[in-house]
Amino acid sequence: MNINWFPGHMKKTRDLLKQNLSLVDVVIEILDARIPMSSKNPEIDKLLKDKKRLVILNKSDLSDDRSNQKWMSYLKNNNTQVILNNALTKSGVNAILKNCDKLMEEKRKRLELKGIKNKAIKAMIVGVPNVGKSTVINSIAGKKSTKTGNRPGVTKGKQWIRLKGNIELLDTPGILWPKFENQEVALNLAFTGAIKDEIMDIETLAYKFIEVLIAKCPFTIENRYEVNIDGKTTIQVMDEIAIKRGCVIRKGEIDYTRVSNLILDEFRKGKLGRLTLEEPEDIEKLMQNDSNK
Ligand SMILES: Nc1nc2c(ncn2[C@@H]2O[C@H](COP(=O)(O)OP(=O)(O)O)[C@@H](O)[C@H]2O)c(=O)[nH]1
Ligand SMILES: [Mg+2]
Repeated sequence: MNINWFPGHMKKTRDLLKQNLSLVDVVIEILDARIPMSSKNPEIDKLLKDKKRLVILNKSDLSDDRSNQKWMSYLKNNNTQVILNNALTKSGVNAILKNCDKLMEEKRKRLELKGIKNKAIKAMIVGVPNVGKSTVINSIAGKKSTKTGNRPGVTKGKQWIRLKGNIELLDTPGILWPKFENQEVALNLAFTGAIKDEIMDIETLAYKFIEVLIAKCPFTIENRYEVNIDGKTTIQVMDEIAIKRGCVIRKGEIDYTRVSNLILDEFRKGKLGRLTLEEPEDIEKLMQNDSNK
């Protein structure tokens, strides 16, 4: 598969976190709820260590409810809170603020013992491209939030946005890179639109996507396209979807480009229903694929 992978990205991730980690109390890690594992930077756990963390499973309006619950309990631990979010609405904003606050309880108490009150919590948002970082920032920052500007010393050159609940957010999110070099991860990122379709031809991408649907949730194809998949090959299923949707050039000739765009577009818009492409139990398999290389 023709996927560009630049090792330099990993260095950038490390540098970014090194530069900012000491400035913040909480890291807000945004994952795509449809692909929580593929949309995760492979080194972040190691880099963040015990840092307080809020994981936002974003785009949860597009992912499956039961899978959402599984991922929430899988990702939660002593230092990590996990919430579901749809950044297109403001419904998750309070949960984001409340959970940042909760993560800081201990530190607040410690400071209060020293007589320090109302010290702002500092947070930064990180995530892979297209996961919704800017949308989340806009949803919680709102119009009224003020940029706090540069401060001498610790925050040299950084802009902070003051939020409700006495939280300050670094105004530029940290862009992290996912693990492109793993074939399955790269495909998941391409299916969801996180990496440009040009990484491979759209027909192959749609073919691979239909393969995944047939393996994981065949009823999705049957419900949406009224195509019975029993005993059919992937290409036969693809052809039947094309015919149902009029993606034909002339009689007997399928317009593969059109049907491919149609299927992927419908998935990305949630028209195939709410779908999660990977579950916590898949992690081990994914690791094995890695070590097999
Ligand atoms: N359905 C849905 N779309 C979202 C959500 N959050 C962001 N998006 C969309 O995802 C795309 C990428 O968002 P953006 O904030 O630019 O991602 P960034 O690259 O991480 O800053 C945009 O088209 C957003 O409208 C969400 O929670 N649900
Ligand atoms: Mg952005």
